[in-house]
Amino acid sequence: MSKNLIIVPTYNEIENIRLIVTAILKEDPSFEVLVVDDGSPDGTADEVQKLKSENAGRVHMIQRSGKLGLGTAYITGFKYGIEHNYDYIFEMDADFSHPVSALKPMLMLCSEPDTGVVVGSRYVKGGDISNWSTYRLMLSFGASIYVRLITGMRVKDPTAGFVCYKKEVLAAMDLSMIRFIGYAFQIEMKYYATQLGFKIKETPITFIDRELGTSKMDTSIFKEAVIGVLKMRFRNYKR
Ligand SMILES: Nc1nc2c(ncn2[C@@H]2O[C@H](COP(=O)(O)OP(=O)(O)OP(=O)(O)O)[C@@H](O)[C@H]2O)c(=O)[nH]1
Ligand SMILES: [Mg+2]
Repeated sequence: MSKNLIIVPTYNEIENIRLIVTAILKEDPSFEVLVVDDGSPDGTADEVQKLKSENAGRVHMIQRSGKLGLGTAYITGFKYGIEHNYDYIFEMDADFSHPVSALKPMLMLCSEPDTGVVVGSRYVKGGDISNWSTYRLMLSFGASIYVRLITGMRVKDPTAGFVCYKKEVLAAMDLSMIRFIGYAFQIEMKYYATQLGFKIKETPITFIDRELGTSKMDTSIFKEAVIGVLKMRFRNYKR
């Protein structure tokens, strides 16, 4: 049985954290969770502490001092995953936008020898988004087309935050090369993986807009992404 780690970054997810951790642990006995909490004022970390003692050895937590951004939270989590020798390392949001039921299909696909990364994808056949406004749909779909045009990546959902990495992929990366701290981090990780020659596959998911808790999304994210993706295209990740 492989060692599998699901990294869940959190900032004020008190309404979701117990439900999501419990759902992940129930999905498969091989699944362990690492919460990377950025000092959430709502007490998310206290709840994770309880979950740790209730589920010995299967729940882990890294606490950071303040809201330091999604990208750096994941990098902290990836380093933990590599150091503790997990075979497969996932990224997943705390707010149930990413269906827990896709974890096992993603793991299966990722275990194929030619595969390095598997994306839980909204934009492949069978994928969908529920509850989004037309505006947000167009923004997200437009972003995916922009990224594919600029980078030449074939991935249909390059901004997706639901991802499974084979350990070898993360271990091959110099994580200090990653420039983005916000959501464009997701694009950069996929680009870096393809630059290193790893194959990315996609599993269809239905993305569900958050029902509990509040969004951390703002427009600075888009500024970072639009210019940043262009710059990224001209950086050399292979040195
Ligand atoms: N540790 C950490 N987690 C974060 C940070 N920003 C967001 N998150 C978490 O990252 C995940 C994705 O953030 P969301 O607020 O759901 O972003 P989103 O999905 O684009 O926005 P919504 O549509 O409102 O859900 C959630 O689990 C958040 O709690 C951060 O700065 N640090
Ligand atoms: Mg969300």
